[in-house]
Amino acid sequence: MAGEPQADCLFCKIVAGEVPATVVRETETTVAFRDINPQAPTHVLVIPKAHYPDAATLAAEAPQLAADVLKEAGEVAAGEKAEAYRLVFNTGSAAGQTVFHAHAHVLAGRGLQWPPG
Ligand code: DGP
Repeated sequence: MAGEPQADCLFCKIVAGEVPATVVRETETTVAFRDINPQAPTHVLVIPKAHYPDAATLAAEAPQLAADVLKEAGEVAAGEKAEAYRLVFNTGSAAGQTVFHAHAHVLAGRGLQWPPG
């Protein structure tokens, strides 16, 4: 069923507290935690607690929850005192998605080039 926890999903395990993470913010519907392999001084992942495989599916099936994730990304950036930041939703393995539980990368704290690699 849409949104149900998946036994083989790493981020569902973080939501459940079965895998440790450095949590920076938590709401009723979302968790934000530091990326294990940071690509910038601030690199935080914001996830919905419910399981959706990617951002587009999340937005299509649970639009309010997608909005919660975006709002929390802004709150993370504000909490990190980021004057500018980048949100990334890698979608599909060819685009670099490795964890198939929707997540926003919040990147800040260094110059960010455009276009990205
Ligand atoms: P993506 O490649 O867009 O699917 O991003 C997945 C991110 O998840 C990647 O930047 C590394 C991060 N990551 C993978 N395993 C763990 C983990 O066990 N803990 C934390 N905090 N981050 C993880």
